[in-house]
Amino acid sequence: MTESAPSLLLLIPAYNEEHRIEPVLRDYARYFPQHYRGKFQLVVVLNGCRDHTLDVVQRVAAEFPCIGYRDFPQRIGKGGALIEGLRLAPLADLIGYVDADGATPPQAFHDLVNRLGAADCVIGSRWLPGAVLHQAQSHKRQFASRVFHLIVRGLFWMNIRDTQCGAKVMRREAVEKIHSSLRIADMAFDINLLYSLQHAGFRILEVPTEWTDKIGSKVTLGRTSLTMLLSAVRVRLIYSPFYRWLRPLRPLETWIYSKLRAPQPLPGPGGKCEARSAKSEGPGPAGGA
Ligand SMILES: Nc1nc2c(ncn2[C@@H]2O[C@H](COP(=O)(O)OP(=O)(O)O)[C@@H](O)[C@H]2O)c(=O)[nH]1
Ligand SMILES: [Mg+2]
Repeated sequence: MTESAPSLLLLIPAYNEEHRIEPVLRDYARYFPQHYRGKFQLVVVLNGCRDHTLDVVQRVAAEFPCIGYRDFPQRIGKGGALIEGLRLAPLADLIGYVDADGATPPQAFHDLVNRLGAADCVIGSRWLPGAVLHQAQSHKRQFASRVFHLIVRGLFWMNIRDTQCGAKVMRREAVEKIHSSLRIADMAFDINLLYSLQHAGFRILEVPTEWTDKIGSKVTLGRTSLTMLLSAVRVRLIYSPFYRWLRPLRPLETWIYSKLRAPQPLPGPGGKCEARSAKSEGPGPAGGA
């Protein structure tokens, strides 16, 4: 197939996904080389999985040359994993991510890519008219997610209905420009990403998407929600003119995050970071990354 579309790098953050990830990897690795005209690479970013996710990923990666992986031993969370994954941005023109549970089918992610047009980032939305929800979240989860959404709306005024949908795609230039502003390791990472993009003047387009809420979510309503709330407030403060005055409160922030057992991102590229890397052969994207 001739390569006449931008190259595409898809990241999949994965934590204890041995039961959910295999069909997802196979579906994406079959669909994109057949239906996408540019180069396609998929990198799974794992960290400290306590099950056999790594074995599953290695087995499937051995079958499909477009699949690679990076594995970090530290507890860096979904956000921390994506911050590390986004360091691979120079490998492609477009960089996106989806969840490991198959909530977003390959066709739906392909649709986001097709909608990029003049935008710098396209995000899937479960709450815009036209969205197709095969299995909605539980009522409790929907309620928590709507409350969180209202708080985020009040804090950031971003005019985005669904900041938390796990399917997003961005242009390399945008990722590279804002990468150093990414510091949220927990599930509020998406807010950090979107607000940084908007603040830097990049255009975000929200489009209705297809979504299936899968059982086996890692989100717990108590601790995860509190951590997300704290992180959302933190992102807001980071972008406020008062942030430098709040420096004396840092130890308190560290204490609260540790009480919540919240994940932390790795220090920057110069910091200590140990990663077991992808394939030993084949054009797998993360090989030697
Ligand atoms: N690398 C990494 N991925 C994570 C972590 N926590 C969640 N994820 C991934 O983030 C994605 C969304 O998680 P999920 O439990 O499906 O959340 P939900 O769909 O919002 O209920 C999945 O791909 C998870 O494997 C983590 O600590 N590290
Ligand atoms: Mg999920």
